[in-house]
Amino acid sequence: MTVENVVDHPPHAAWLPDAAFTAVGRRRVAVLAPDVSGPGARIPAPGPDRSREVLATLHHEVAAATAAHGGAVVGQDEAPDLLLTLLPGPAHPGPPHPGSAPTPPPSPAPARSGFRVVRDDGRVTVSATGPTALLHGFFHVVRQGEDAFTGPDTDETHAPAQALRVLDHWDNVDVHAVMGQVERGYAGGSIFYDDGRVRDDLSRVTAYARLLAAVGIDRVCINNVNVHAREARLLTDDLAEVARIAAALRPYGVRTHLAVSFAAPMTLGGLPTSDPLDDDVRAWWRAAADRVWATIGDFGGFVVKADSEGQPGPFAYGCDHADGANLLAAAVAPHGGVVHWRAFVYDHTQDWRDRSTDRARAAYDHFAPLDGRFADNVVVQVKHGPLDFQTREAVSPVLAAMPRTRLALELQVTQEYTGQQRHACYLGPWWSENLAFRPWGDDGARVADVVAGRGPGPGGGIAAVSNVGDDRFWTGHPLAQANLYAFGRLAWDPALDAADVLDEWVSLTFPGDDGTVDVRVREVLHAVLDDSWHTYESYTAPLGVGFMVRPGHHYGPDVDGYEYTPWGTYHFADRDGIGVDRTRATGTGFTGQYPAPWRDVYESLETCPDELLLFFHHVPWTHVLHSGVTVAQHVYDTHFAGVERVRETVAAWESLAGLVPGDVDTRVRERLAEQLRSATEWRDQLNTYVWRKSGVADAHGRTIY
Ligand code: GCW
Repeated sequence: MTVENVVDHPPHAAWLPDAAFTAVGRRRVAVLAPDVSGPGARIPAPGPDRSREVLATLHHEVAAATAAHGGAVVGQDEAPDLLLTLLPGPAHPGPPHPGSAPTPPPSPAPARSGFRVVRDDGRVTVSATGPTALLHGFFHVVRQGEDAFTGPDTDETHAPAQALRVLDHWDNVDVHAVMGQVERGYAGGSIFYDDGRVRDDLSRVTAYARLLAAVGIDRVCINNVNVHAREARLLTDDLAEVARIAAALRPYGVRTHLAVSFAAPMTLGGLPTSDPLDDDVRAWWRAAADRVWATIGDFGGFVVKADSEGQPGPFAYGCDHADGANLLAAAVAPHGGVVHWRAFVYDHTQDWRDRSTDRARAAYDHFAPLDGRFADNVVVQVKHGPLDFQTREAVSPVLAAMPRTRLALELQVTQEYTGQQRHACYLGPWWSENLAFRPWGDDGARVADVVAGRGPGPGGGIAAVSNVGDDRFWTGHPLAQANLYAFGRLAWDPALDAADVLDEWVSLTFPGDDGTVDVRVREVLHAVLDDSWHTYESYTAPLGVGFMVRPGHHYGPDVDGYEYTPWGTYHFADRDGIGVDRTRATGTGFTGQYPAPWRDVYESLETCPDELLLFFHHVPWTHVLHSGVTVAQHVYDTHFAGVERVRETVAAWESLAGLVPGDVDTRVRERLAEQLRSATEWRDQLNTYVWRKSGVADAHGRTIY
């Protein structure tokens, strides 16, 4: 633990500094929310305790904001500027979707998970039929600031596109010998656990839930999907401790989920088997789920990584993933629980000599044939790409292959392969690209529609691996907060423009003394972050080939690091060329997993987009890209340019001296220095590798080693 992380430094306010509440806080605000538990209660709440707590939070937020900024809490009849009202309401059939035709609701009650905002002559009314939705509506007004009150009259309904919006933590209870407290964590220790136990002080967890509520996230899975022996016990012996975490998340309407081990009936229950078809195993899971919900009434469900990278699963019993998932689904169904079952299944012990086995194919090969066999409360959670959260890869074809299954998209906010929160890399544009991808071509649904249930299938929402730890800035790199913010906003509304989302984040996070952001600060943050993902891509693995990172920790360049390993992540470079032939004609046939038109677009060298060329094709170093340069020259050009862009980023940031808080400035400068060092290393190793392998000289005669 570094000195800056010690508890007496309160965590950074992120996107909720006091100044963010200026507009709301200086107004007269009324909260109209009848006591949900009293006689004649009007609120048909699905759990009165949860409703009460979230409402208490709302009252508290309003009181704190008005006390800090000179406004007042008033009654509904005292001409409030802002009225927050919890409506009685029969549950609505389903949330309206952004972009769908605005049909004015017959009653003022919007869908349960959404809220309605009416502005009439500067007076704003936010209404919802659930406390958490009302809290989300309150934060919507906070986010809009003065504009919330000064805009023209309006009547809008806001509802999340994705009904399920989850953040997964890969946090271990014990400090894992290799992975540490947080697997792939780059922001210090866990906010939940410290060295073998749940933390006594969970105030940080509530502060986290508050940040999440402000971007509309309402579910968190609190432990690593690699469930080790110690962590498995969260499900049983440590349930009371899990309940403490759930209690810390609940005031902000965030539900708790647990990652569980498929072998739990044996390792925790003492049964001789974990066979999903065994009656005792089924009974064990049912009893385990009953205990969980008896302890935590608003518990969300289980997340499972099975038969993947050494985790136990149904294959051991000759069963498939539908058998496995349905076993758990039956156990949680009586409680309204959901099972997130991950599709990240592949052979991690493959032989690098064998070129016919293609890791990219694996998820589709395992899961597509099971379409239609999963229970209604199973969500199959699919990584956005067929490999593993790379800076650039194709969209997973599984997302277009299971119309009778609830599919969720899985993103990675923690920057395992995108600079590990030492490099500034704003991922909003990358996620937007994935969400907007249309697997069936121009007239078909987008990935965002598929997971929202507006495509061919029922939809399972969106999940992402969190980038948060006990670091004072939450995310190590202060600018990595933008990724967490953007995930929440895009999960709510995937049609938002990533640069606009960044702008919101800047406005909330970097207010000056008068509550507004200095023009220069705004400009520089856009200059540093808007295109930072492309910059990162430009100095790392080229043209979608992926990996080339140091094995194990995955930081920094190592071109051949994975080339002769069992992990299935190869680039096949030799003196003649580079890339993975995934065509049907001569390669692994992976292109055939896509529907038209992509199966043909990717198959052909003529039409395959440059940025994915080496993901789909093995080509000579001298192959000329659509951009007009050869593959070798592309590597040289992008790597030289990428480092130059990092230099410009450093200079741009340094020009902000005195305009951003000193602690943020110091931390960002440290990180940028490391980014420049690392980018230079990437440039020189990649360029040198390509030059030595190919013998193709740089057309511009720059220094290559
Ligand atoms: O990206 C890989 C990571 C593993 C992770 C795995 C997964 C939790 O390197 O650390 O394990 O993906 O998604 O399950």
